Amino acid sequence: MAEVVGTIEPETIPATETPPMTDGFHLVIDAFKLNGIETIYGLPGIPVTDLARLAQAEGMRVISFRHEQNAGNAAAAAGYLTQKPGLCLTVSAPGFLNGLTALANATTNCFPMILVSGSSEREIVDLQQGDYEEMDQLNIAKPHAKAAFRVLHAEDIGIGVARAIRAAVSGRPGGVYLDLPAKLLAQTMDAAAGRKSLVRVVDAAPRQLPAPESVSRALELLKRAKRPLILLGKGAAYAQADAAVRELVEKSGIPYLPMSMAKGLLPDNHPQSASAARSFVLAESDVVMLIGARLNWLLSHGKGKTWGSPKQFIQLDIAPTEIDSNVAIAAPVIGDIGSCVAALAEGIGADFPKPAADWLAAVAERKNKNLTKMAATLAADPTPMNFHSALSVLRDVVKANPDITIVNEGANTLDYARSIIDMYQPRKRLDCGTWGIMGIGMGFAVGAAVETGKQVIAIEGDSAFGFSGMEVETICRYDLPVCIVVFNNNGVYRGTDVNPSGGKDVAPTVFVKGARYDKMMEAFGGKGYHVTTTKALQQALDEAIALGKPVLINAVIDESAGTESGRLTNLNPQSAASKK
Ligand code: ADP
Ligand code: TPW
Repeated sequence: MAEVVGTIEPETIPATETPPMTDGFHLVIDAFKLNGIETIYGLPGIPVTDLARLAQAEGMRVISFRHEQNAGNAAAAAGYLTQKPGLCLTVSAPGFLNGLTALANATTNCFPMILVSGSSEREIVDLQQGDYEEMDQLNIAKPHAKAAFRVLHAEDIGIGVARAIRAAVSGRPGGVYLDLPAKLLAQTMDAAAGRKSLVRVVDAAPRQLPAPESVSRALELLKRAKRPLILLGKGAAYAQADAAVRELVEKSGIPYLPMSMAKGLLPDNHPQSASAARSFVLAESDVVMLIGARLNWLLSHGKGKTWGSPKQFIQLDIAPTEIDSNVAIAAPVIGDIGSCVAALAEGIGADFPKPAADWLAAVAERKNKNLTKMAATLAADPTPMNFHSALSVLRDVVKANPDITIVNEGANTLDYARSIIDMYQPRKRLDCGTWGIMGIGMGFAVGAAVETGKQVIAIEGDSAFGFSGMEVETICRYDLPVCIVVFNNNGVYRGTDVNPSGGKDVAPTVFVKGARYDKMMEAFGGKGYHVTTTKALQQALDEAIALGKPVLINAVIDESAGTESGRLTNLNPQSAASKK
């Protein structure tokens, strides 16, 4: 049989008597490389072990995880940060299912990623004859992905990969499933024909210009607004139209609120930021311009008490079907964020009315009042530490090191960190996102560290950390600049619940008291710290940043400090029912 070779560099093909051949393994790798995708996040095993090996041999970076969900989350973070689909590679059925949560989460959050899974043979799967790791993966993936494809013939690999890339990043980004049966990977074909079959995707996420009449309608509405407000979402952060967004906000003079992952798109200390007056501006504004943010549960669906007085909405989004999903949108502007904000900014000339002075004064007054109150809370330094005192240390660290990426999950740990830690640069905050999912921590941290090459700090509730904690080994193995701070309050939300039956088992929300998560990091050669004071926390963080290596800080937090579900108490069925 002829030697099997790659397809990208023809000059490296040795002269042989039979025509050089290639195979599915090479074609898959070459197809991704041809499109600038150079990193695989995954977990090897039948039938993809050799795919991972060959990818590494061919110069791709292969980051191997301990659980597929974390590999998938790393790929999703990579997609969000780079606008190129992050690639996750898993084995069949169970590996695929482990990765599926990350794929669904990416789709929900509009992050581009591709989950590539090996699969069993179609003939056996479809007749349900009981193959090794048998599962109809394509159909299971479909409802959880933006698109799902299967490739059966080696000559279609180029097209399959091209379709997956385009589906992931064009329009509203999302997760794509690509099913590669074991037999496909081993298929051989003529190397020259294989090379020709590959596709370099041109303009994968084309600009989409808004209709001029949509822009005029939105500008008219803004002009008439008495109390305008801008809401920046993670779609705006994803779009990497940072300068254009800033220009629109500053030209308009309108107060703005960043959603969690849009923090830092404009620095949180920007004079127009109304974050410290969030409830006030949501309730009091009359015209709200959403830029890459959805009116989902995170914004109380655009109605109810949170929103107070009647609103008119302008919504900038790439997905036309998002419009009117929760409440009527008076002025939709459909297109990519960069084009939409540029078109609006162009329409705001010197004669465009500035927001009324009394509105700006009211926002400023509320902001100052709340900031003064918060400063007093943050100044307290109780023993043991509470969320506020520990987070005030992290706040100063981020202020001094604004290019650190913060990964954040938990309940109280998430809610307080979001409001206490100011962000100064775009796309430096990754968190539980649209689902409020626990378990993104270590995957996002690895993805961010690999993609940015810079320091990451993962601020983790002790429960949240547990979902992906085994990846500390991965972080050590690749020697990544990741510092994990576990906010250890002995349980889910807090550690003080008791078993109501008086039985021997602890309450369902309580963990082993005084656990030493720092020792998990030490087990794999990283550095562990156990801290009980803000001073020690500060020192440990300074050392971690100077070191730029794997560190875990076990930060002991008052076990009675948290509230049930953080700030989501109202979503608990019991408390919601008791309010009715
Ligand atoms: P947040 O959680 O920050 O409020 P969401 O995830 O709810 O943000 O909303 C993001 C929105 O941004 C989605 O409706 C998505 O369609 C949109 N979006 C994503 N990327 C772009 C882009 N490049 N241009 C325009 N809209 C985008
Ligand atoms: C996949 C439910 C929401 S928040 C949370 C859980 C289990 C943990 C809160 O405790 P933690 O934080 O992390 O110690 P803190 O600061 O309040 O002490 N499973 C998934 N996702 C979610 N959201 C849950 C369960 C949940």
